[in-house]
Amino acid sequence: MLLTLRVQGTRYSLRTGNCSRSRWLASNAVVEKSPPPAQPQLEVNGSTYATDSWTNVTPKILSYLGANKHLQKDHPLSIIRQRIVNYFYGAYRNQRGNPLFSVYDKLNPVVTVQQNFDNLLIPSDHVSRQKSDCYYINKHQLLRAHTTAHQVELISGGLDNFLVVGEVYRRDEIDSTHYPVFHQADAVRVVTKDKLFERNPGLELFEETWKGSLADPKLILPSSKCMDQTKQPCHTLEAVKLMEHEMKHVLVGLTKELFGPRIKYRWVETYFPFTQPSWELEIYFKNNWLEVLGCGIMRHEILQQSGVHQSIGYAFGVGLERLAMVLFDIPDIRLFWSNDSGFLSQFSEKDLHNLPKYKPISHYPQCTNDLSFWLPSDVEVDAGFSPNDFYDLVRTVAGDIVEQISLVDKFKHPKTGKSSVCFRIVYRHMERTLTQAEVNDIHKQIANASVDSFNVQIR
Ligand code: FA5
Ligand code: MG
Repeated sequence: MLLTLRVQGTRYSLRTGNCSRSRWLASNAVVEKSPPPAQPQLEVNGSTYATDSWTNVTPKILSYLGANKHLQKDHPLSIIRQRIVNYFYGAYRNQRGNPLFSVYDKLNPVVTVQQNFDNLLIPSDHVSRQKSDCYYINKHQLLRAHTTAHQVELISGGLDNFLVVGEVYRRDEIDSTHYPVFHQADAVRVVTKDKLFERNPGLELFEETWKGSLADPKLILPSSKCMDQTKQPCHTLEAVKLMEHEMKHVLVGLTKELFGPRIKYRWVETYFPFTQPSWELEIYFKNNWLEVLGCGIMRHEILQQSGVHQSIGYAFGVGLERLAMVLFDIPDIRLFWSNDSGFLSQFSEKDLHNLPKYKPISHYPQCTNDLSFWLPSDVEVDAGFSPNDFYDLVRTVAGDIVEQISLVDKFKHPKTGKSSVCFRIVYRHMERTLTQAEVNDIHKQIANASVDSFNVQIR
């Protein structure tokens, strides 16, 4: 892969609001200042893209493209993918006994803003579109932030039962459960009235009042932010309830198949712009409730846009790392990127139902260093400076030896009005002991890169 990108710090984006858990709920605007100077082109996966003021992918992030951990033989993520796929092959079969679901696990992670957001009815001012949350190639293209981005193209192509598996990219904090690249499996199942009401042929999918307008293929339902957990206005309650029942039955089945029949779980109502009603499934693990998937009844506008007018569908998206960490007892999300044979040799696809627990390779000591700097005088914390920009810079300079970064202090000088921040960086190598000299050298490189990229002054 040829990378000719000059990494331009995204000082120009104004971050408003925190979106770690409720990223689908909040709705915040992005404010752009004057554009940076003209940028060169960028080659990704054999295609050339123009860059612009939205470009914020880093060479480090682009190096993950094509890694395909979910397809690497004996890799824990590949084992999880196979178990999910096998479960769906078994759960739905046609009259001849063949699997109903088809699987797409090699789709290009470079998608358009339309695919990732617009097609899924995500409002134009939604927080999940922000430059501080996604990796943009340019204003129109980005690395997919969820595998749901492929829904409309696949349904438009005539598919009604399918799974999409692949890696997704999100700018986020760094800790043992968060990494900027992780994997998802998404599924869609679309059924006709005859199929859904096989045993109750008198029932209807759509409310009487909507039938006239729904019959006109050119008439798309107006998009609205629907928080009503009962149903979408066009659907009948019986259609939604039956679909909900089938979806929850299948997803609980998947959970029990993965974690055993005694797993404790619960459904939590939630909001996604592309489903209504919507839920999250949580499992009880190590004394905590852990969210493993999001799901719901597909918004009818999405089916209409894809040329499907007389059916109803459900969709869900699940994180593979979350499942694998629980199943194999893997303590740190960075381990999925380890090429150490001590890690990889522990797992095998041969017996998918006799999964070993992860055995720590070794425990190397941590090394903690703080870095404090003054922001430029026209920039404030949370207004013109996004900690995610700093996290990306650290990842680019130091790579995976950074275990954790946290913002430990913010301070505004009463006289000069200048803002100062302090980040604590925890270094630890997964496979050996780091020397203090080595850590100091990398820490210095991070400080220098911060001065260059953000125009800050080290304290
Ligand atoms: C979504 O990404 C929706 N596209 C899911 C969906 C699809 C809902 C279709 C309805 C219909 P969310 O951001 O919550 O939702 O992520 C889905 C799953 O990905 C989570 O339940 C979790 O298992 C996993 N996940 C999310 N963020 C992370 C992260 N930072 N690290 C690891 N796994 C994550
Ligand atoms: Mg979620």
